[in-house]
Amino acid sequence: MDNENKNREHWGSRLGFILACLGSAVGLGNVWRFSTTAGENGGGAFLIVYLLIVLIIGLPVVLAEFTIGRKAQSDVVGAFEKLAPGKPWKIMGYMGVATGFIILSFYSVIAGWVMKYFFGYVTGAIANVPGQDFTSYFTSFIGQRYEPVIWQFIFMTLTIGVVIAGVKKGIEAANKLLMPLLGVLLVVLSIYSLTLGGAKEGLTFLFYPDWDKLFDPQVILAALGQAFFSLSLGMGTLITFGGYLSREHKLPSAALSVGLLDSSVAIISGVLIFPAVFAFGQDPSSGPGLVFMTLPNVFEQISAGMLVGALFFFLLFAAALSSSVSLLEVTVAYFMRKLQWSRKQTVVLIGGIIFLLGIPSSLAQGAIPITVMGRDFLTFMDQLSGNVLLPLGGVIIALFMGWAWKKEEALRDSDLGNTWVGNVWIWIVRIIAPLAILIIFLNKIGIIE
Ligand code: ILE
Repeated sequence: MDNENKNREHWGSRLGFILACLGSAVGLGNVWRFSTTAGENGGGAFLIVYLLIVLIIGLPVVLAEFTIGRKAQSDVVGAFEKLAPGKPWKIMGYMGVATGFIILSFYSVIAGWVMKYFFGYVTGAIANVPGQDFTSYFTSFIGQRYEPVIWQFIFMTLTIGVVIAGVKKGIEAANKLLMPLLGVLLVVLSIYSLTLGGAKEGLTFLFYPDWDKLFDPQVILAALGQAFFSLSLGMGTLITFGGYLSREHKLPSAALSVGLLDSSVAIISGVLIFPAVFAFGQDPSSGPGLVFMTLPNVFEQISAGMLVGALFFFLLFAAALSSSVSLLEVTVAYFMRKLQWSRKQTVVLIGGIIFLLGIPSSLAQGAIPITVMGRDFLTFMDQLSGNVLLPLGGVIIALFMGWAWKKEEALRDSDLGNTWVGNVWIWIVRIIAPLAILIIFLNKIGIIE
């Protein structure tokens, strides 16, 4: 073992690693993005396609990221430098670092809004919204110059705090607490939601299989995009986290657990949101606004609504925090090695820069019209990362695993061995995954319709 490896931080346990990856995967995206996309794309039919895609494309790429990370025992740039010295593959590493910066900058803005709502429910301030007009309440709040930035700052400070504490004492410990809590809250709130009288309509909306849509290319593309976003694929998070894993932990079952649990959280979130939305005659397809403008109407009308609202926004906050921690770690791991700085110094510097980069996203919501290519700054950053950087990252990772490694080594290092599953996996990462991802990518940037 070389010196670098000896001093390297590692997870305390296999469960800690799985919970940290799950914490990264389960985020703001699962709670509303899944439900909206499912609702717009045929409910049950979407669900079938989504689960098949997670199984056939998502999990193999998760396993590829874990394999690359554990083998290299380095950050996302270092991994490619180590495994393919002098080759251009490390561009993927730089892309991962850039993606971490970009996503976290606007993710922390939205997470700040979540915190504002959480405190609004805890203090009861939300009960006094004039005329219960949550649309005006939300738009006037995000349009302010200072308050949203202050919440964003608080959220970034918490993220920085967890990452400073390190891999085992910070990230692993936080997820060991947050993930079970999130699971319990999610189940309790969804059972409660099912008692509100909209269960039949809500569940039909979410699960009714519109069979015509099963082979609809639009549905398949939407499911592929959602799977990618939700599993935190293509940005090097799972490479970075795999880098803190020691040899004795088996990778395929870890990938399977993360994929299945992430999908379960998405489905249960749908069970929480839609029955409640239908029970109170709200619009289920109001998209991103669903959480901030529609659900408060629901909470307003139920008894103990303040408590349920507080629990819901706490759940969302916990999900966002565990994802933001993983995004920050991708960039911090790289700069720590590059600058040879301590973890604390690096986290404060990088976290601070990301906070500053997020300010235009916050201001662009009404305070100052900051636009890039006709989109407000937050939407631009979101689309740049989600539509361009993530899919591209996924293609490169799959191709690297499939073509830059000898087949025998790939099978050995992934713990699959020379089995039929191993051989199927190799062909998925070689051909099927890159091709499928390339199709969503081209579709999203509008080259193919
Ligand atoms: N996977 C998470 C989510 O679903 C984040 C995606 C990390 C950017 O929200």
